[in-house]
Amino acid sequence: MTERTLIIVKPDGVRRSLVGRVLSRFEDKGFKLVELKMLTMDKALAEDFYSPHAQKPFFKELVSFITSGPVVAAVLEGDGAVEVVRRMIGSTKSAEAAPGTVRGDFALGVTQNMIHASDSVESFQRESRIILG
Ligand code: D4T
Repeated sequence: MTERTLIIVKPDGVRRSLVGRVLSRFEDKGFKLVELKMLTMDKALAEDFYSPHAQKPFFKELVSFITSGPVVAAVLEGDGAVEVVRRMIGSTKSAEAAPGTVRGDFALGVTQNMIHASDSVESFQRESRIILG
């Protein structure tokens, strides 16, 4: 089923000039890029975006990191986009992420793990409202 999902190349990916290579992977796979936006999240936006994690011990660190520089948000469209893109980004802990995934190939950190992708259609709708308006 054709779906949409939101990815965000996090500040570490933008700082390391990896945006093009990351987006290429999804284009190569066959996803259509339907929206693209560079932005710097402020604290309020980041806290809203990550509100499902508000009670987690890493919340402050997460907000501080995601606001530390510009990010690139993209909406990708294609068959099974949510699940396929989640598989392509790899495990949250980059050191354990499989080779061939974005985190497996480009990152080592947990907080600094290069990329976010929506984990459900409902998350995509909530997140894209916050990030893209
Ligand atoms: P996102 O939401 O960025 O695609 O990440 P995941 O879906 O893969 O991972 P998550 O929801 O468990 O965590 C959200 C976000 O918090 C960071 N994080 C996570 C962190 O800084 N410390 C931690 O211990 C964990 C578990 C990384 C991703």
